[in-house]
Amino acid sequence: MNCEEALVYVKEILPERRFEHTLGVVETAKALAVKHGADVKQAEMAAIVHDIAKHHSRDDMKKIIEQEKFDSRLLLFHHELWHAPVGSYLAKVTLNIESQDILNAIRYHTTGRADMSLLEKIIYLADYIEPGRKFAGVEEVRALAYDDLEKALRKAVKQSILFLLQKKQRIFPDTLECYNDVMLQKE
Ligand code: DGI
Ligand code: FE
Ligand code: FE
Ligand code: FE
Repeated sequence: MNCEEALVYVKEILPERRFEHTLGVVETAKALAVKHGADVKQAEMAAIVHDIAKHHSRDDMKKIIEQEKFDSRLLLFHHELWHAPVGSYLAKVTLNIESQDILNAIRYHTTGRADMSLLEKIIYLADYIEPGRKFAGVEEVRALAYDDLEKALRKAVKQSILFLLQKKQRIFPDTLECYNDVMLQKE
């Protein structure tokens, strides 16, 4: 499936607000890809599809996580985390996306992970800073993202963890491994 077809598909299945968010992620991911020398078409495709599973039922998502043998610890954490791996599965089986890098960018867009590829970093950040995002601290990451991707990523991951701590949410291992990894790469 090409990007145009994928966009028509997600427009059909996502509520309008989520589709608007997706368009914001697409524009941001493309701009970041141009700026940082990533494949723009891959960034566009990953962004279009990244939240494809966002409105799936918890039961459906749970079944797919079990059936596809995704990290079973996901089921012990907030269901908000489930749409990312489930989305990568749907991208593969319903949209026939074959690029492992695109599938990983979708799979890890919510938590991040250690050793992210350039595309994974771009999708994680684009999701965080797209124009529809309005939370405190977003402007700083937005300004950094085009100059220094690694610095922007460090700030985004750190702010995400602080947000989770404030909400007394548990922090998924991939999120912590992502944090440890990006902090290691600090100058
Ligand atoms: O799908 P979006 O809303 O566009 O954004 P997203 O896929 O980045 O999901 C963000 C949500 O995921 C946000 O409510 C925080 C939550 N989240 C991210 N990492 C963790 C987490 N929640 C828990 N409990 N633990 C995490 O490690
Ligand atoms: Fe998401
Ligand atoms: Fe995110
Ligand atoms: Fe998103």
